Amino acid sequence: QPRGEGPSASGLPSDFLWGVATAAYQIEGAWKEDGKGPSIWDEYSHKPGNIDDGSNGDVACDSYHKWQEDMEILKLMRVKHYRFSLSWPRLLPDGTKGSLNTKAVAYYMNIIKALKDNGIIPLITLYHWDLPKTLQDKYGGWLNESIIPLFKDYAEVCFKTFGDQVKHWLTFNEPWCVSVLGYEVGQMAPGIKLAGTGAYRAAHTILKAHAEVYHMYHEKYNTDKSGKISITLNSDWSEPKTKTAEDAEAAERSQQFSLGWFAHPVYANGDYPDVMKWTVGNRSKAENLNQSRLPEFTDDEKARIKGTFDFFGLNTYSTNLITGAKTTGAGYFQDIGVASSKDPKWKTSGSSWLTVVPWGMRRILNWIKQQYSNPPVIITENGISDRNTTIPGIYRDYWRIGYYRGYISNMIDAVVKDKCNVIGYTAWSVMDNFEWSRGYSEKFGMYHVNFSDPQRPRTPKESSVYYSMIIKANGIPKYTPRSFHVVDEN
Ligand code: GBH
Repeated sequence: QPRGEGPSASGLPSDFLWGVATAAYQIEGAWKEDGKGPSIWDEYSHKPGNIDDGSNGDVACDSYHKWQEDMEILKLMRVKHYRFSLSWPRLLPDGTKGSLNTKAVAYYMNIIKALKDNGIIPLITLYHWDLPKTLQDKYGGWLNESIIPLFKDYAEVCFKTFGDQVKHWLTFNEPWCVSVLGYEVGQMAPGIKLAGTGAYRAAHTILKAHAEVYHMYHEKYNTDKSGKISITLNSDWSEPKTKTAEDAEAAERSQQFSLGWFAHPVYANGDYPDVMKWTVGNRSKAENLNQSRLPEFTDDEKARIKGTFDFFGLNTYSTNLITGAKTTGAGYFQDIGVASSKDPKWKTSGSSWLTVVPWGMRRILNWIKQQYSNPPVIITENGISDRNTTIPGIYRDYWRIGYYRGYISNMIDAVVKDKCNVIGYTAWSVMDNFEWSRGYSEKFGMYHVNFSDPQRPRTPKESSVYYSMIIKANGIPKYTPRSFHVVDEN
């Protein structure tokens, strides 16, 4: 079948990358099979009270056994790339390179081979949150810079093992979530609550680890120069709540504290945004601390971090209205000094934080273009959770079709009208999966997975057909099948 050939009515380049994404812990299951070591998510989800529905990823979509079926879905959908993550504790059960698990190598090698045999580009995330438990226990995880060489070792094993086959890499998925939710508010594994310092310390370690792996890849493994490696950052769009200068400033500050925190070091000058350094520094002083809670990079470290990207990986889902707010106490959210809200007119989803605001996509892409000199962007995640939990209604997911149509149209406007350099788009997710602390209560799939059936059957929702049409049209298809419109909102 033709892939990205021929004229493209949408104005997107004909080699535009359309794909879908997953992550190891969310789909694989087989949590202690074939030598896999425990991860911090195994431990966290097994502790009562941490996951909304008391579930865990022990089996999840059982993709460890059903990857061939997943492959058929990817082929049917005609995706050009598949973004998935490797499980560090599956490959290195005790976290260190000496513990290499050959069964895990075989598992991922099979997937990579099958993708390539079908002309699907693998885009691999090295770290999508499932840290080997041993490294959390022994070092305190990302709070401790001693784990940088261990992450580097793990990355090196992956480059050595899969690097001939795989040319598209991401070091970290959403360091914001790891840092803030994992080490500051404790809403994700490892569940550490260190208000005011945990997130900043974890982020500092992650940025350094990312830079080390970026340099190692280019110095030792990307010998034919065909490979690309970057980091994926998450950010929703911060829209000023009113037209006042104060709200404009608050929204910009919020954007800098979320996306700029990681993007400014990598894509600008090797260092945190000025507004972060200034704000956290002043607040630390007011707290009588003798140094800022935001750690500092040395000049050498800045030079090492600056420019460690081959593209900009962006996960974006929604928009928030931002207004300035007086805050007290030491904490990442207090430091930002804003209040965030939703417009009651915005459509909702199965996730409280996820409202449907398609124009937010265009604005965040323009913000990235303006802030970081228009880097090539791959949207590495975008999608919506179910808000209708009844079957068969769940298969007629017209709200998901509407979401994709709206967000992708705005992405196309950003490319065609605003000249934003977006080179790829990845939908989250190909199938329902384990949604972290929300368990199986929120589902982002274009395929339904029946989690009460041991076979974990996958069934297409209408959005999967619509997304294939988008891929085929290399943009929004001119005609939408009537059946996609006739389902009543309920
Ligand atoms: C992504 O994170 C993840 O990469 C992916 O694994 C996940 O399945 C997908 O999104 C869908 O959620 O509870 O109000 O504090 C998206 C970014 C940032 C979205 C944190 C949820 C929590 C908001 N996430 N956010 S709140």
